[in-house]
Amino acid sequence: MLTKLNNILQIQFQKDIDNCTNEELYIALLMLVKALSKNRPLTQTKRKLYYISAEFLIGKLLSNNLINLGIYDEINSLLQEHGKDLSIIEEIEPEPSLGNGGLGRLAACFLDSIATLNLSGDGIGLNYHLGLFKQKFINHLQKEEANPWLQKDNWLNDTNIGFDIQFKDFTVHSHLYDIDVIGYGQGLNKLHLFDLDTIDENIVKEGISFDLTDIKKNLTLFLYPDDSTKEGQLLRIYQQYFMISNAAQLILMEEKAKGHDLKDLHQHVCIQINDTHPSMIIPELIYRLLKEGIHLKEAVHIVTNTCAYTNHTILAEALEKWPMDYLRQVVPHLIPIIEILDTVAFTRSEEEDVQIIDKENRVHMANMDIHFGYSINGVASLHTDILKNSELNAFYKLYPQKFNNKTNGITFRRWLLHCNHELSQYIQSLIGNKFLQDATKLKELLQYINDENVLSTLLKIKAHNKQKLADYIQKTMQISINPNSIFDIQIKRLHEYKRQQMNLLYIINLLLKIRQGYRPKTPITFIFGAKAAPAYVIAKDIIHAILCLQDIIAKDSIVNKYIQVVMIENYNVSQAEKLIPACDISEQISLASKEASGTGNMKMMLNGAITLGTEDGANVEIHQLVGDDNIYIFGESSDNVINHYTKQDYNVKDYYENDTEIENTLKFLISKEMLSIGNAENLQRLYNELSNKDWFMTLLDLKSYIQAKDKAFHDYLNRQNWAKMSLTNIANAGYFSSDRTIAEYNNDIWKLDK
Ligand code: GL4
Repeated sequence: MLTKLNNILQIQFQKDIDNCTNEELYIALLMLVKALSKNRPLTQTKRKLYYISAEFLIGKLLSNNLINLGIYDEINSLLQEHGKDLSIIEEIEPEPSLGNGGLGRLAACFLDSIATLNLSGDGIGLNYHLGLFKQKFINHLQKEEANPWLQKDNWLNDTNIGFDIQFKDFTVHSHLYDIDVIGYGQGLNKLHLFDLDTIDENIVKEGISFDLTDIKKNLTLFLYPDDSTKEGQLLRIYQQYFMISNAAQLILMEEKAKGHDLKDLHQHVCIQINDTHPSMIIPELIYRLLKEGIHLKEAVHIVTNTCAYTNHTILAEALEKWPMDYLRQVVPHLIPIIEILDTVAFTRSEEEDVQIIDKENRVHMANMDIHFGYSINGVASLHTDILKNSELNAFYKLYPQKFNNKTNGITFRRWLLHCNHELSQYIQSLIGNKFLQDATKLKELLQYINDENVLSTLLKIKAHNKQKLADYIQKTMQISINPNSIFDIQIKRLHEYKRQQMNLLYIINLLLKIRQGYRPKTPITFIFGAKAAPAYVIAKDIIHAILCLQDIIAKDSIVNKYIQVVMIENYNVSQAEKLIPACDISEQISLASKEASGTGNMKMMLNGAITLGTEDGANVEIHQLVGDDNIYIFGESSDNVINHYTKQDYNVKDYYENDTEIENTLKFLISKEMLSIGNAENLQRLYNELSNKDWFMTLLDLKSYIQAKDKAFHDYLNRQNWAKMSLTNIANAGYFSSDRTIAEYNNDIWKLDK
């Protein structure tokens, strides 16, 4: 390997490993990985999967690729021998900005597992130049900045492939870039990212604003551009059509190249529609099959048996409904097809809930997916049950056989091997390395549940990871945190249903108690990481309140001995990799029924954190796996929550009017102290929202949250028992390997090797 590396360094920089810079070494390693992956044959299976997604939150790739190629240790020691440090070189890589949250990270974990299981399956998405915005905190407020992440040397390979994409008023020619997806031990697939040569980053002015109508210049600039205006919505339709028309053309091109008859498309190809963003692939494929001379009825049959849809949320805001008028302005050729599909759907059921075009002339993308796809799955068992029994019940009655559950998973290569070397090495020293192929083997750790040596080593590893995180926060944010405090961590997109505001109210409540003389036995560091969507006003108000509270506590010389709040700026995958191994308590406190699955919960459990959560999403399955004693569960059940929504009988005032403690906690948001640091407008708006409406029922669970959290902090003092809980969580995390999830997708939906 040394010779190979030195060769690259010679050719590129006329240097050898001893006198090159870290930047040069990074580029050489990138080229080495690219060269090695070229030697792997592309994975082949009888059928091929295309996973189409608006987001792929892939994270940095260097270490992961080294791990998956099986040369991480070799490279690591080779660099050490020459006085270099791989962990420093890793930092040079910019993080690709191609995703937003859980949905995008799931797509990335899936690509890793699909390749690792040696299944032929490519990702298809867009090459956003600026991707998701970069978050800055200025005056305790989130500010958005452009996030240019594409450097000259990167993981993209230019394919020189492109397609004509026809919009109503003009045609563009796309440009395809591929990233190699290298499986662990075996497997090689592609992530196809489509782009346009005419994109102009210079049209972006102050923050992230730009001319929404200049499609040729803006089409692949941003992921999820603001869609609060008509122009914004049109831009999203342009982006989505660009993505799926490219996908359709690529798929048909590959099929023809293999000599396959397009009439057999469904025998050879399977398309997973990741959420509703790629839904137009259905009418587009029908359109293209018609052009190939296939009859309408047959085209509909072929497409229906090719496409499968994953639902990732029951939140109405994320279930896209595009006005027919808008679609007509962008992709008029799809209109007659959508109208035909709507008519066919109507012949199957006249019930309003299952129509494709509604009375307001909007196209329900999910409804089209369910009628004209062969599978619909939810992402955790509770979520799938809610789809079947309430949210999509009308569809479930119509097509019970289409519904199935696929509980999400995470790749252990990134979320254990890469992010927590020390723990994964230690696990291997205890139970060998079979768990690397079969994650359920982690259960073998349970034989050490009473082994004091093992328990204290686990605590030691956690302490090291906490120290490392503290060093990182010191270095990057100039904030010093106490590595001996409890690390209570909530990291996820900011959303009212995820209830960061409930965590905030807990901290305020605790602050007030400390001021009244209460003394926590162990200091606690409350860590947040979250971006708010730029147009989501209340979410930004919550960030504002957290940042103000962070300041108030830091400046209070009595309180700051016991508690501290840190909100991490620009939370992303690379930071998650540092936060997750350091977590003691994993906050998963969404309003029951609203978090479809969650995957951060799985990552933290795998790294030995204890979950503090509601019976929501995958928390339910974590609870089943670890049992009552190794998790902190609180709050109303999803059934009760759904009932409150149906009956509309939740009245937030009932929860504070006769409870001065809660009332004072809430009022602190608009206290003189907060207002002296923060903005009245933001704080008052948040206070009004929580005290009058509280749509996501923060106060419903606040009391039981306080109790459960207090208990967790108390239990933390018994270090031995805490270590047992931690071990139990690690040992039972095997179920959440995305290898298991992908094997299930393949067995039940894709059947790639049959
Ligand atoms: C999400 C869900 O909110 C999240 O619970 C789930 O884990 C994820 C992947 O299935 O999908 N849905 C949307 S929309 N964004 C998500 O992160």
